Amino acid sequence: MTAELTDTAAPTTHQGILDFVSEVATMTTPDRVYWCTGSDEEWVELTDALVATGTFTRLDPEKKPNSFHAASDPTDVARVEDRTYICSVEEKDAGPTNNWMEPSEMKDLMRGLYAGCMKGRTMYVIPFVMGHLEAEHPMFGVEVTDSAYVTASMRVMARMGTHVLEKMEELSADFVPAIHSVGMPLAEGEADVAWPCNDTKYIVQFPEERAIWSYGSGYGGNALLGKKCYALRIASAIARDEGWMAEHMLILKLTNPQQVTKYVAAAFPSACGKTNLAMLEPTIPGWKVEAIGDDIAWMRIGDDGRLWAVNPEYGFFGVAPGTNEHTNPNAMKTINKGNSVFTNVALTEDGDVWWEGLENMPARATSWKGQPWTPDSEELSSHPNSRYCTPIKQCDMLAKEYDDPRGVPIDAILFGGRRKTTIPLVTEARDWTHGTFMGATLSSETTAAATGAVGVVRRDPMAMLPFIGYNAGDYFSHWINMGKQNDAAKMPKIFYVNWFRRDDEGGFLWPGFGENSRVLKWVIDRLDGQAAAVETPIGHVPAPGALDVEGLDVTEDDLARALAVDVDEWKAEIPQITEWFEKFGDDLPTVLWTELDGLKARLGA
Ligand code: SAT
Ligand code: MN
Repeated sequence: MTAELTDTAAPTTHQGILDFVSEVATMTTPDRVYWCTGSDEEWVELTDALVATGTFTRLDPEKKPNSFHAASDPTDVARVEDRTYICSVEEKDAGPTNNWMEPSEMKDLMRGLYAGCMKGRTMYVIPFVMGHLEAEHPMFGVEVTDSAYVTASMRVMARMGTHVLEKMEELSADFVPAIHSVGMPLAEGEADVAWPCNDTKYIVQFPEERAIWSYGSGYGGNALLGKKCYALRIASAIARDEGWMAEHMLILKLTNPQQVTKYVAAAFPSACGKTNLAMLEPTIPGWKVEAIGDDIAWMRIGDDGRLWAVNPEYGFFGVAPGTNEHTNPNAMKTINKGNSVFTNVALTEDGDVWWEGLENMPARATSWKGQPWTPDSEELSSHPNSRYCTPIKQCDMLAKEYDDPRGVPIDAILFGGRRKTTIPLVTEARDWTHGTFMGATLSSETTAAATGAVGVVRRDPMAMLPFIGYNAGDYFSHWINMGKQNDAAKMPKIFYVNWFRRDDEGGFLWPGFGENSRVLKWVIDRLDGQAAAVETPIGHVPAPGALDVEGLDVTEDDLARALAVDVDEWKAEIPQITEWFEKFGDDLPTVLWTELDGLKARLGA
């Protein structure tokens, strides 16, 4: 770190924050403690320092103003689910889907790793709020980190800085203490590397204490602790206790040609197109989509009995490869305005970034691994989980409701995954409980967003498998209860979509992207009974002719196969779903077994 960011006196009298910061500093022994203000000057100092240490390369300001390229250590590129723990007091409260260790055992182990781990570095103190500062109950956090990269990225992804700290002091607010270290202390005079990290990694949530301890990784999902660790894992546990929902969902606003507005939330696993759907450009005339969020939705029952959603984040942390003017023109416009950080994409000779799927393939570039790259290279230019990190406010099609602390009332919830077979383009659940069954059995082929094999079908309930901060059986019960305790007529209708079904040659049956607006139209028209559906063993699918395909280049045959409910394929799912449910023992709500029995009966299985 350069000399500009030096020890700053604690700018708060909030005793809880002072105690937390001094406790972590005593344990980790940083050379300096720096309290972040969130100012523009601070951004300049931070990014200049990151350029000086070689972590950042400044992009050509004519192409991407105030934007930077970063390349991680090649071993530190994604969330590490096998190193992620829910350390509840009782093991059963972490459930069968999470790693668990007894909290004091984990703390002892991690205190050993944290001891002196910030030596030679600056410890940044980042006061932040997830959601609105003006929310009825603002959700505060304080992340301390020894990574300037994390500090700069947190500024993009969360509301943070002096105004947040002042509000915390004014309210004597509770906050989620979040510790992050890259785990690479520097000896006296030792030169830093561009991407410090440690082979030993722990991403730990303490759900009862509402605390987060992260060690060894600088990657977004492991290190920007406001995002998955707080806004999903810790928040899901708070939400269960308080009767609301923290979900891995995009939020979008849809307006039809008659200017009727609806709000949709949709849960897909990481790297399955949430960002693309959130920013969709409809191909059907007169329809309009505006974005509200692309990854996380916090949903509470409002005074009117409806389910209201806010996006707690302040930026987009999107998958770069595959993003282009066709798949997501609005993301391209947003990142081209600058003020963004690109991690693990290729760097072009003219000071821009490039990735697989982007237009204008360069003749030469430097790959994410720092190697010379040409279109003939065998290796990819960019890691499949490379990311852009960009301010949400730069998105031209952001709905004005984004700024409303109450959020928006959700009309429809979509679940979706990446499945080559079995799952139709769109299915409507019969009711909330059936929709919960759809979510609880959601399956998807794995992607590069987490380390491990890619393309393997796994159950990913509500797209929350890596993010449920407690026992997933209890999480299903919470979903069921949200339906039971509230007015069913006012709750969103639930649908299941699959853009990824393939033909026998492996080609996609449905064109996806902007054409998905046709599916959204059917969904919206179903809400007031305007679109026709046929009942099948798995739910309602569009009746022949009910999906608007005017002007769409898709054969009747492909469309029929995209929508088909194949009884034999579904019969093959039954043993997998049974095995999945058995994992939860008595914690699985019995109504989900009843749903499965109903499905079996309807399939004749
Ligand atoms: O890497 S993140 O966890 O931030 C994004 C994702 O996997 O959904
Ligand atoms: Mn995500």
